[in-house]
Amino acid sequence: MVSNPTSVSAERAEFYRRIERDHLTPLWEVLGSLVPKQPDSPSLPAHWPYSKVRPFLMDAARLITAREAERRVLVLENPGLRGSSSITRPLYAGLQLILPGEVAPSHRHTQSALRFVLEGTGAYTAVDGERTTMHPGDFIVTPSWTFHDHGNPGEEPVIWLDGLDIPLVAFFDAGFSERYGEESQPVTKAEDDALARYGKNLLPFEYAPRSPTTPLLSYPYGSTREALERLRRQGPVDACHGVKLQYTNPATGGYPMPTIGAFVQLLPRGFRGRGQRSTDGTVFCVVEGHGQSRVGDSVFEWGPKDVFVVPAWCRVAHEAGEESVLFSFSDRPAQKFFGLFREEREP
Ligand code: 1HN
Repeated sequence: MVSNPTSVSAERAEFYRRIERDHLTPLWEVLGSLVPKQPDSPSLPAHWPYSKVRPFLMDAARLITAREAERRVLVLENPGLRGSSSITRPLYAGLQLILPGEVAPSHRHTQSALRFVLEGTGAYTAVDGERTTMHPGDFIVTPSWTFHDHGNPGEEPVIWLDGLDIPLVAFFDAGFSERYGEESQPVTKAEDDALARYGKNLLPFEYAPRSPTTPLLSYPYGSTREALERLRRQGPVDACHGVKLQYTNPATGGYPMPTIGAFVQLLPRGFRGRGQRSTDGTVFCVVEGHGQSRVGDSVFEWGPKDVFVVPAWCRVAHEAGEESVLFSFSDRPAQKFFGLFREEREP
């Protein structure tokens, strides 16, 4: 007996309703979207010009103190992921402002964080008893489950980009957090203690890492910039990425955090990069210079302190009218750990 298509679909619909009560669902209705032929991210290319966001941060400072907010941050929410506090599906980003005299109270969480300093000097971040003074261009790490607080004893507002693995940790339902009890943790170490111990191509004698996160708290911009400048002169310059370096955990040679990788690249004056794509959706922050990036069908004309995001498996090509430096971060270490990472370069 051959049934007609209408009665087949009616019978199937009735069947789906019947099994739904028992928390069952037919795979064949969703198989295609469960295993797409290639990544099909709901996240979109997006650009946050600093000139647009900075005034909103200053408005926020009139409405709430850092203490009251706990962290005075405007979340950079991907327009394709509204309501999720995500900039890519696995990662979170925000811009944080701390005014002179303010303190952002001490807490810890299992989410790992990075800071990339955009504006101002004189604020510090404290991690495990050590304070690190922030300068523009510094890359700063807050390892999972370490108490951290920020303060600004200086004279200028200080603004930085935060990157955290919040959505990734939420996906695993593995998040914990707690307050320290006092606003600021006691200072038990000299400033730059970690830099002296781990940041000079040396390690403490017989050092064995006890955590998968870098023991360095800060990667100051001065030495990063110097390396980029030398390599620009010495070449070769990659056709897609310019002169691109990754921040490392000096104790392992690996990424600074198990979930987040961070990178910095110099695009020489007049650089016209080839297109490339990778499975790690990536957040870019302009450190120096002006240029433009084609991200999918969008073109972002960027300048210093702008942030833009390239979704997973979305083509990106950078151009720079003047010598430019881009900082970026992504979930690349996590993807590599799970054997998922792929990339593709245009010839
Ligand atoms: C956090 O602890 C910081 O320590 C910034 O500066 C942003 C977003 C969500 C949860 C914790 C910080 C955060 C955060």
